[in-house]
Amino acid sequence: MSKKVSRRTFTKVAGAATLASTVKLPLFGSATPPPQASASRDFPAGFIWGTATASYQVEGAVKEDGRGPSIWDTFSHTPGRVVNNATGDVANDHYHLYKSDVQLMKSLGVKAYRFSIAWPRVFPNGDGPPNPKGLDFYNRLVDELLANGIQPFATFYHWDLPQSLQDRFGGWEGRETSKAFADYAGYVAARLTDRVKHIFTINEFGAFIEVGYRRGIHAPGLKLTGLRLNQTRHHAVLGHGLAVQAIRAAAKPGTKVGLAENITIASPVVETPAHVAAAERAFREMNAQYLTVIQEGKYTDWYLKSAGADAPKFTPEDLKVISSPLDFVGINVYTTDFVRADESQPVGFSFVPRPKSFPHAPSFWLYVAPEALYWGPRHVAKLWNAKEIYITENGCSAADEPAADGRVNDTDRVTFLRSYLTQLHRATAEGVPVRGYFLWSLMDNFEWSDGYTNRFGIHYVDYATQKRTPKLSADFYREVIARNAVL
Ligand code: GBH
Repeated sequence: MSKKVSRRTFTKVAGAATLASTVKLPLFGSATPPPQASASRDFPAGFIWGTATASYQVEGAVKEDGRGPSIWDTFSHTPGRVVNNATGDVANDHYHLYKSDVQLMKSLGVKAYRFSIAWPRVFPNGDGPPNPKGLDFYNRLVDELLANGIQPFATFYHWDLPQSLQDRFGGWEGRETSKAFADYAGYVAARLTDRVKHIFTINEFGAFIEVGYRRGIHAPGLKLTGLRLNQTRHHAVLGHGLAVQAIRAAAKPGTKVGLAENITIASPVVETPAHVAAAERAFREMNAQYLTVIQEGKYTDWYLKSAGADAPKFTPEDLKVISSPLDFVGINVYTTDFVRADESQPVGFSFVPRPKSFPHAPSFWLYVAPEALYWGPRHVAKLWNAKEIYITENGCSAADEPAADGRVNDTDRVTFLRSYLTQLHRATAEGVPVRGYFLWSLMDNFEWSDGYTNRFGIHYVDYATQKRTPKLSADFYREVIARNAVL
């Protein structure tokens, strides 16, 4: 269906929807508007639809304009760490192709773009002298976005830690890194917030620490345990809090600051009041080291008790810094665990084991569970009274292959998105204050230790030519945005 035809159809059905909301029509029958016309599928007015990417996953140009090495350069160049020994050396060459990539966004009709800033472009050694040429790239990108009517939302840390900080301080193992992060954040905020009004400090504490410093699967490839691990976790949230303060001190008035965390989500196995209450308790504990301490200004009793002598060392002042008030909470939502009420357990819940047959995307960890996009924001709103929530990532990998006619018919991704957005709609309809949604990702890109094997984009990327092709899911998303409704 061409865009033109569908817009016309839209006007027609939109009229019918107005009618449907005032006159009670029979559920079925000739007078019934088609289901997609139902006003009950609408998102709140002004909802911000966007797409997201991250620096190391798309930029390439790793040695250009004075960029220093990051832990991901080192890691991806270590044989055996990434599938097919792929690296981000070139990736999507977004560093050079950003103007045409902004046009891709424009043709989707997105209102906002979430990108990340590569710390080692701005401070090649992490601290010390800045490299203004590195920041210039983001100045050009921001100007290009604004010229095309797209709001820039900037993430200051999406895992590409300057290698020098890893070498000198053990990266996030060292408190020096938290301090360096704040200095870098203040420096960038002072220079971008005349145009960038939304900042995310850190992307996914729960991923880069757990996968990079505990399990050794991501950079820097460490397997810390005990006190060293808990202290590293503490330094990550401390770095966030120090950065919030530095950004507030340096930013132009009207700048909003938050984070983007891949909260571990607990969904009630069945929606009874007892299981819902258990899911809320579970959610607090499962995020104890990250979002919970950031929101509550203290570690949960259960976390400290379980850690025992390995509990992180901190001062009351640390906790104050970590819980510096935020303007919004960003959450990356992909999947959920299921829990049930269980009074025999210390916190009153237990996990319901996932059967082997539970469906998942090609990324083995991505269990398809749309209710994550209801319970995630609902827990954040209910437990911590968050006033503004953004879904900073949601999307899925798929085994995309262009058909003979060149189209990429990713009906699986469309179904995934439709199901998840239906659950998000349920949340907004109940008044959960979700202000926007960023689809991961604008285009296929470097999927960390999976290299280029798992594609998450709504644009297909041919890495040999750098050609981008909209997938069926891009057409779907364009309609969602145009109608501000899930269809
Ligand atoms: C997000 O992480 C990231 O922010 C983004 O950069 C990424 O491209 C996107 O999702 C899709 O993956 O190999 O067993 O250690 C989502 C949360 C945390 C899920 C790390 C994968 C690694 C699993 N991710 N996890 S494992």
